[in-house]
Amino acid sequence: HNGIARPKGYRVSWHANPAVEPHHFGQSHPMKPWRLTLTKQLVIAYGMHHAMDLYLSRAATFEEMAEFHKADYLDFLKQVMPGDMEVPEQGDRMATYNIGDDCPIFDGLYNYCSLYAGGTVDAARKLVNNQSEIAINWSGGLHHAKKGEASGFCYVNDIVLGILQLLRHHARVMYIDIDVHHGDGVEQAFWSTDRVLTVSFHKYDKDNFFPGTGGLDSTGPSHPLNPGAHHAINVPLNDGIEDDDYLQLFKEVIGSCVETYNPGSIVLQCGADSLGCDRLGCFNLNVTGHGACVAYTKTFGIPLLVVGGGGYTPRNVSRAWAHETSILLDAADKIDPNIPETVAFRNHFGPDYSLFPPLSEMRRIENKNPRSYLATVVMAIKEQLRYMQG
Ligand code: V1P
Ligand code: CA
Ligand code: ZN
Repeated sequence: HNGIARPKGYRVSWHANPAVEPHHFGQSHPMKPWRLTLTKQLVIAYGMHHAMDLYLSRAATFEEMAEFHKADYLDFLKQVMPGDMEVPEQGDRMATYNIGDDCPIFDGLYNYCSLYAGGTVDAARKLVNNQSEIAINWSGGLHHAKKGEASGFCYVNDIVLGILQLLRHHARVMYIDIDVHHGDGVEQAFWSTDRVLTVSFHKYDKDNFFPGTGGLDSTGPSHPLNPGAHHAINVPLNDGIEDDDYLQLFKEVIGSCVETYNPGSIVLQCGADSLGCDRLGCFNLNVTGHGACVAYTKTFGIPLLVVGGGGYTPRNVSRAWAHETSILLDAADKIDPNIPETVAFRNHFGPDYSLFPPLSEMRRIENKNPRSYLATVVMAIKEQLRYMQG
């Protein structure tokens, strides 16, 4: 019998709705919901589905999404049609809601948004009702969406909706974001409160890398009497960071944050565009290095909501999220690094058919993060945490 056993002492819940998977952003768009199909197929082939509570997530209701988003924006998402993008009279509305190349209108857009958001809301509710200790929604993690507009492939901010659920029961929620992009939408939503600590690791280049925010000194509202002061942590990085440096940085920053802030729950956004060879990313992380951050976050034993995010080389996205599912199940050592013969779409994993393909030297990006730079970043953040404590 080649299944995986349930982890001892805690429950893991999997929240998904397969109706998310067939949505298409359009011809040359890098976001491919189909990567979720590939992830699920790996999880099934390894027998991990036997070890979790599986939930078919509901679509989030209009009212649930309106806990963060403006009603006029949700109305727009609900009634807009793919052809409207080409209608000149609609141009102002498209501009108002930031619809365009990054965030196009496609068939079933509202359905897509409400389904991935419903998964994260359901997952958060399982945690606060003590029916799960680790809740996973790989279709969520869409961290750029704003209250009244789309941004960076994100329309509805499921992470903000999930955190709002957690805040009903937990005094403090910590948000960790390892997507290669800055988690600006989540940071902005909780900019003025001390009840959410946001921490994003990302490539930072104000002028040449999306979204251009998230500098080291962007730490929260500048007025010291504003409760949100110092409650945004940004870890700006340059091209080419490698596993060892990233993991050490992650442990130093996250270890200090958890110790200082003592959150009641943690939300971990696992954007897989921080992996090497990503179509949009520029880091050199391996599946093992990315997963080690998930493993470290789990060591605190704090209720954990895990979501996906970016990731534009689908075979590697699915490798990372399947591996991370096994880590969350305490079963990474039970998983054969050779991808099972039985997996659907197996051809996508060739020629190596490995869960951990080595980053080919040809595609490795030069590491522009000297140790001295990383040490400066850690020092600045530890100082920020002293201010945060008051
Ligand atoms: O760089 C930009 C904008 C478009 N320019 C006017 C500036 N957009 C990026 C958006 C990246 C979004 C990442 C989302 C996430 O953090 C969470 C899901 O991963 C962009 C890029 C790029 N290389 O950064 N858009 C596109 N590429 C793009 C390419 C082809 C078709 C449509 C969009
Ligand atoms: Ca990030
Ligand atoms: Zn990203």
